[in-house]
Amino acid sequence: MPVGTTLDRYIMQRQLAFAYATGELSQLLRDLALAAKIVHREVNRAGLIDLTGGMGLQNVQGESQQKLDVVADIRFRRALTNGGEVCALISEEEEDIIYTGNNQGKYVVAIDPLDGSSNIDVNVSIGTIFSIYRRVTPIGTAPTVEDFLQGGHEQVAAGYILYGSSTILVYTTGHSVDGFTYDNSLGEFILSHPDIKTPTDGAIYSCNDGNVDTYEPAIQTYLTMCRRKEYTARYIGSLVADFHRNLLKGGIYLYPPTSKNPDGKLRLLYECYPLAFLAERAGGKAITSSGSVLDVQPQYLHQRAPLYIGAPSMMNELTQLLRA
Ligand code: P6P
Repeated sequence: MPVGTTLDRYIMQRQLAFAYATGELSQLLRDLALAAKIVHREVNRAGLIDLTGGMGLQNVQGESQQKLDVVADIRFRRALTNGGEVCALISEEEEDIIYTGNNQGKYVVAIDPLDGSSNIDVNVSIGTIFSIYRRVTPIGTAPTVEDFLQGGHEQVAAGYILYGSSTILVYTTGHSVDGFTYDNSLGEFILSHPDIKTPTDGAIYSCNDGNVDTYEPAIQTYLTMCRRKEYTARYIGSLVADFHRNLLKGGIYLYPPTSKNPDGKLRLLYECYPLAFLAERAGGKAITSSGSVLDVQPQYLHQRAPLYIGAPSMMNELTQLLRA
């Protein structure tokens, strides 16, 4: 499809390409795009309308909630509830399942409404990450936790929105990975990065160097090798921004277990799974210390996991060290 196509037209064309598609997933994707446009607006004027800073509250993770965290959570919840395709969602910002009240909805969504929000006050890129499943409980009944614990391979779509120098929405429905840049003047997401394929190799590595002494030996060995090869260290501290750069330029992002987060810091259902789905559809790889991220069996909603994700040749080198 030609660059310049709008997201709406792209979604419709892709729906027509699949006979079984009945339009609900298309509408769900549009609902997410609508919320993204609103969050884009709030992010870009946060400093002007006192939306920076903290709420003085903590989220379910025990992290201080930023005002924009709460705004983004509300906006995505509202868009998905009003859109009519979703029966329930889980959010980084909420402990429990959020029921939309629409038990006819075919889909459930796991979302990190605003990841990297500690960067908001210093004007660094932040992002939204989402993962979509077809519910497994009967339509018409109340959704349950079972709908969310299907495992990474059961995702029907996944994506992120990066609020950076421009705002870009990147998603996959299991086929290509496509990027749409937001055109403020039109109020439309425009296809700018069709069929993204991550470079086979890369020379960028992203991790929090301050934690290196707590990493397991294999990871320390890998990072020493990166330094010896004079790779470039790039770590923004905003997962979506680090992931997007590595996806386009070739690189690896590592968040290993640390003393503070012995199971890893990142959340399986709305950070690791969706980015792993995207990475693999773009030709990359995503593993934990013991195998593919998508193979990890989910046990509970806000489960954490280590994450190593990026270019296949860099991931193969890391895997060999982890398996040694
Ligand atoms: P650290 C932000 O809180 C986040 O979840 C990711 O966006 C980011 O990559 C990571 O944590 C940063 O964590 O421990 O390096 O500050």
